[in-house]
Amino acid sequence: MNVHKKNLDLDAIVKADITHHFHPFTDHKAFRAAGGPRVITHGDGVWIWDAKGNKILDGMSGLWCVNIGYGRKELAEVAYQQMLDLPYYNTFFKTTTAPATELAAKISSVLPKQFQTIFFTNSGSEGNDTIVRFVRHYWKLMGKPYRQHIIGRKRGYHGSTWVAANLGGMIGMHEQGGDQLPGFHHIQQPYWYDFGGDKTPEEFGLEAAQELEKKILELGPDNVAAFIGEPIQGAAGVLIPPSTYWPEISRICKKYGVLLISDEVICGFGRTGNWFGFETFGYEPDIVNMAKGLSSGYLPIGAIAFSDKLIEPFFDKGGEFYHGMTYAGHPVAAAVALKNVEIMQSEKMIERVAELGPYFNQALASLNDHPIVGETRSVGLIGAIELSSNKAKRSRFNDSGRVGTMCRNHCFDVNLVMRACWDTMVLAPPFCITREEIDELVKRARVALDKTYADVKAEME
Ligand code: PXG
Repeated sequence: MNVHKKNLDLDAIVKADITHHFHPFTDHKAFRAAGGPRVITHGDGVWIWDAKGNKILDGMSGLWCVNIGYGRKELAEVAYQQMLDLPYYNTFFKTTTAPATELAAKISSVLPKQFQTIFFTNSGSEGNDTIVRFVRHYWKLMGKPYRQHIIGRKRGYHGSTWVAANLGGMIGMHEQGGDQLPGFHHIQQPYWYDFGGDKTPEEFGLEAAQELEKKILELGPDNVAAFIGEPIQGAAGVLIPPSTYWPEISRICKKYGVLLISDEVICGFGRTGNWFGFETFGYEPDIVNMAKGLSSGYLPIGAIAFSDKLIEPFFDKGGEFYHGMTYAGHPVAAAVALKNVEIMQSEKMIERVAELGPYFNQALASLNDHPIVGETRSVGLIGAIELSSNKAKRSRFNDSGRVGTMCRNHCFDVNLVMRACWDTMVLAPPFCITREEIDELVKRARVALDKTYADVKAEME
């Protein structure tokens, strides 16, 4: 047990937090009204503890990132040693550090062979901003400066910086950011549960992919630079596309010479039971964006793999690419990420996800008999539970997100972290979870669902 508790003055921390800390993705009025934050103090495996001593099952790996689980001393030791040796040096101006270069080679080694070159960032958002600049410049180098438009999906999530938010299809974010940037477009997401109607998932998957072709033709194929998608749309509610979707998307991109960007920030590094989501769904992208699981969230680091054919014009034609962040390839973060990937390999953690996947799927499916559960779905260790007011009709409760939030709050009460994306409950536990812990997770989820049902019984159709 990795218990290291400071004697916290909890009241002082909560008070200071309310006064001094402006939190991300937070309704600040509600936050204050609720009495401020829950303070998390330590973690071990799939468990985290709050300052009141509650032991909580983290069904979300933090924010989809602590894939290796909490409390891995090896990662702390590597960080400590690297800080002593060299806490910082940059990767600009023809310099590097050993951890940055070793990590680039390691990432390349777990990708298909055409991805030899890695660019470092500090987050998924920075990765996507970088990709937009890279892709637009690439097409200029290729003599096609008119290829500037980029197509994403509705409710796609590619980060919170302004370019990444434009790539994404979260309307709430667009509205708050003012005028949309030019050149970003969004097609229907492949969400059979909400939009599939009477079609089979396979029929629906093909149709949803063909939305891309329509959009390319509308914009003019010569004007389209790239399509971006998450293999599974995580923040939209773990939308697992039908098997027909990605192969068709890939076919359409190839047909029109549109670059295919796989945003693997959630799916990458094992979440779906393969190294990358594109392996699970059967397509080969031109660009891969990674963050979160790369370091299991122990330190911030992101990376982008560009296929060799995209890198060649940069070597051939020369000229500086005016882009980079101070901390790109930070040696401490890189050393930690390298160790994280090594452990994933030596402990066969991704094989473990593949092996546990069917068990997790069955465990979630055991909730299908619940009156407000419309559907459960999962791949590897990422899954969702749809909340419905009428299972047969796949109906939704009024006021989207209200019942999901109720359920999430009940989860807190039973010491389970399960997120709500509108009225879809989502799960992505650490890879070290055991079968017994999966059973425990589902047991707690059922209690939260029962409590939610008690709240909304009168609304059932
Ligand atoms: N791409 C994808 C697919 C993501 O899921 C990002 C990019 C941005 O990464 P950074 O490191 O800049 O946050 C993400 C991040 C949620 C939630 O509540 C999801 C994310 C981040 C925060 C919250 O579902 N995904």
